[in-house]
Amino acid sequence: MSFTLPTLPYTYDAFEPYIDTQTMELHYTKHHQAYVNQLNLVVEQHNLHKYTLEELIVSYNQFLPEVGLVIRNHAGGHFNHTFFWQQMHPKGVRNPVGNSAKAIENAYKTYDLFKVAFENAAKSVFGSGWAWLCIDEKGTLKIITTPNQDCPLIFDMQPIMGLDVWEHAYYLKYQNKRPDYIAAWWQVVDWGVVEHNYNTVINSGK
Ligand code: MN3
Repeated sequence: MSFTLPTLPYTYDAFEPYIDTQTMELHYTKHHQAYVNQLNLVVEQHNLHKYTLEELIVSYNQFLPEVGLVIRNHAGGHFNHTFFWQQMHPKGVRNPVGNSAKAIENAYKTYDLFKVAFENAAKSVFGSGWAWLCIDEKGTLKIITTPNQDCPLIFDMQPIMGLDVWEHAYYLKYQNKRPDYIAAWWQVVDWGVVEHNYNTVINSGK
């Protein structure tokens, strides 16, 4: 198969003032598109059309190292960004709900304590990477970080929420103030989608 950018269910200015219009447009049309293009190129060059995106991600180390690295970076980049866009919404639910809210209370006691833990993880990423809320193989919530475009799936983690902390995600508006961008994330994330992601993972038994 060849891969394409997902359609966004909102406009580039939907998250002003938390994420600025220009960053949204560049992030989607340039950065995400570049991952898609590079992924399609390696799929074409090595005849990998039979694989799904998830299959490429979890089996990247089955390929020759130089091919596997391209898959790891660009299949990961495509997955991560597709995931990122779909968990954001301008009219989203701004507090945890349902089963994921209960799981957060069990693991972190309160939403505020969870936010502190997640923000600290996101701030701790050295250089480019991501902070994630994941479900591990035991069904337990875990906050993890991944470098570059590494996808949680390669670490046997199922993501239910994730924040891109590459400078390209925030630098035009926030410059060096990554913590301010991270704090603004709570005005962007749609916990209705996170709840859907949580239930999907738990019900899939992964
Ligand atoms: Mn990005």
